Amino acid sequence: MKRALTIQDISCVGQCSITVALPIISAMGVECAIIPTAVLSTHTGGFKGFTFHDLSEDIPKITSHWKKENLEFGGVYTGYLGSPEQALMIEDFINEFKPPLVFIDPVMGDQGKLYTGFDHRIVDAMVRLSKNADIIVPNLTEATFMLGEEFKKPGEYDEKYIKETLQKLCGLGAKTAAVTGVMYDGKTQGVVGYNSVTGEYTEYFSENLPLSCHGTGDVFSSTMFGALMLGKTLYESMKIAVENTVNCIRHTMDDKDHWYGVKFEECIPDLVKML
Ligand code: PXL
Repeated sequence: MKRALTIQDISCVGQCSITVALPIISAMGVECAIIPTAVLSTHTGGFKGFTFHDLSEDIPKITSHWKKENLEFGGVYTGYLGSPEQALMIEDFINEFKPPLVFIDPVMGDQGKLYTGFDHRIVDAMVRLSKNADIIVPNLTEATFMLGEEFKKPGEYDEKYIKETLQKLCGLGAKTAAVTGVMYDGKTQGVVGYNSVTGEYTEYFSENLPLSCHGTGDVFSSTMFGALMLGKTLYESMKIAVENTVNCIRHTMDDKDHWYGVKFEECIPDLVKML
């Protein structure tokens, strides 16, 4: 199997991005290279006064060295970007290296809002990046920003709305779109996907635990990407990713002091058993 690559930030503390993706993808038995997009002292979701160092300048230097070394990648997974301009650099990487799997998580917001420090330019960048994707995995906030639509909370949408949203997302250029954090009732939460090539919908729902945690999107995407790299189907990958995410929330729920991320480390043995 060819090595994987993930492109996202290093938040030094906070259990998100690369510090989640690398251990999860590695534990799944997939070699994983990284391009860090920025270095932050913590993530931006609740810590005050975090540092931020943009690594945009390094990206073309890293990839041109890799080209000289004839390095190849079986898949690329992108997450949080340090600047909107990085979308163009990633596009160049995709065109040059042609990884067989392009997995884009358009990380930019949650609960109807963009993350601190982002504006409409990151939305345009994620829309652009999605044109190159085999699969995009926005949450509902990111999906509505990408489509220029109003955010809807659980209870304000139905199955028909989710299916239309998925079709519109594929209209932006991605072959497959999967929306995360879908809740049709109070009891279950899950992911719904649409493959625009076959016209097939795929969904997987599990228990809806009464807590929304930082970093769960990164746990979900890392696990789903790892499973796809292992050759699992879309349904199998969605199932493993949802169940690992639910397990991580379950392991964190009772610890009120652990507000900044999920205890994904404790769940790695269960994840490996699911493969
Ligand atoms: O988990 C998404 C994420 C990634 N990286 C940084 C973040 C966040 C969410 O807040 O702040 C830096």
